[in-house]
Amino acid sequence: MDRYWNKTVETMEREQIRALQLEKLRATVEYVYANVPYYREKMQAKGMIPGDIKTLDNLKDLPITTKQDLRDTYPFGLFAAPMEDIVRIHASSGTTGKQTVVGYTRRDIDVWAECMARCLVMADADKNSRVQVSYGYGLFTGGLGAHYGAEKLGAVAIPASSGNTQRQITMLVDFGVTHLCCTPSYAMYIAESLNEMGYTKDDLKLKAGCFGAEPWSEAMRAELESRLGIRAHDIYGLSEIMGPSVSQDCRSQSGLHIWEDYYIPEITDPDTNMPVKEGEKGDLVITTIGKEGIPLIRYKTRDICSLTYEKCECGRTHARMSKPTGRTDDMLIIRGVNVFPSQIESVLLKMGEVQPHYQIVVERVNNLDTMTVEIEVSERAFSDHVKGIEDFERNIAKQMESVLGISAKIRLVEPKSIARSEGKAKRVIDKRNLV
Ligand code: DLL
Repeated sequence: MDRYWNKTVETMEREQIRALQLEKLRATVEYVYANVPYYREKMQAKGMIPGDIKTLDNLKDLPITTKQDLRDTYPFGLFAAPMEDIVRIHASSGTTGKQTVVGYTRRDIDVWAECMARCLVMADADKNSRVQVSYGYGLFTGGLGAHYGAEKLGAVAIPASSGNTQRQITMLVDFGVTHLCCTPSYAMYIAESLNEMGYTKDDLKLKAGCFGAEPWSEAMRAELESRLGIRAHDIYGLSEIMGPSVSQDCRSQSGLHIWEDYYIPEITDPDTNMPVKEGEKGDLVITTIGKEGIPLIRYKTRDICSLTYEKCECGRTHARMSKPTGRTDDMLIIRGVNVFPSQIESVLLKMGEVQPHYQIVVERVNNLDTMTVEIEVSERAFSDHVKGIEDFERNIAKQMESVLGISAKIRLVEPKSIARSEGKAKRVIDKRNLV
């Protein structure tokens, strides 16, 4: 029998979940209509008023929200709560440089911690657990999101943040850490470094990991479980909706339970935004119900997965999404950081002397993602810079890192050496085998 953090809610009958969702959806629509002019105008353009939401089926009539909408209203235009009630801000990469900013009220932080606590208990944590949080702390939601959940649970939260891997391992061993939260690729790096430092998994007290923020394969799960002697859970989330803990898989590892008392999921056709048949794959669209800072209606995540409402052997009744396998846009996730090719392009266009012909090569070397940007330089620059080419590359790399937030290797190549395409340019060559 599984343990739960909030048994009443986690095991609610479907009819009860639906009734709760309808009630909270109606309240959310009324709330955004009253407080977010952007939504009010979008609804008015569709000839809708909040009272039109009579059943859950009416969800599909509501307007879709995209990352572009967040960009158009940057930074705070979609906030529904007054700034005096916002207690925290997080942000993640936007498509062309500007960040996507989200705000949380005190209650939002509490709801987030509640959902994260449910995920940790699903990974068999309790108040005696020691949770090392090796997601980055900062504007990224990973670190603080997991941290507040661990504290809410009453476990020991260890705010390791990412990086300094040897110290991470020393803490894992010396502090008797039972749960590790980080990206799956970082967990793999930790596992390798552990052996290099002369330890084995028997030196650890680790029981489980909550790994996410990037897509990872079942093969990688098996590898992590055997190398670290743990159960590896897949945790999903996005800053626009909340952060980590929108969903996570249970011990049966057969899909990620979405906390349906706070999020209504739909799977839609990426082109029409209309719901597809149950079980079919499509674009995951999420409506937040019960969020105050920045409630989002039908947010198009662009993550591809399917949904099932079948009973799960763990006893939880909340819908399960399949492991997200890819995206319907060109966003790359490199070492847990979201990167859009258009951000790279905007840096290049500002540099001069380089051509807008470039290619991004992503590889996984020793379980860590590397990104190389190959850029054509102009004929003149190529001959002028032959000697100073390395300085020029370094300069571009510096600009790139300040915009992307992660380092990229820059390789300047001769004019006309990158293959031209007759249709869409193939900007990204992703050599990682993620699924
Ligand atoms: O990555 C939040 C998070 C932190 C989730 C820690 C899990 C653990 P963003 O930076 O806004 O937020 O990126 C969100 O990352 O739309 C997916 O494309 C991808 N993603 C997140 N979790 C998973 C996962 C955080 N488990 C974007 N599997 C999402 C696949 C994931 N992709």
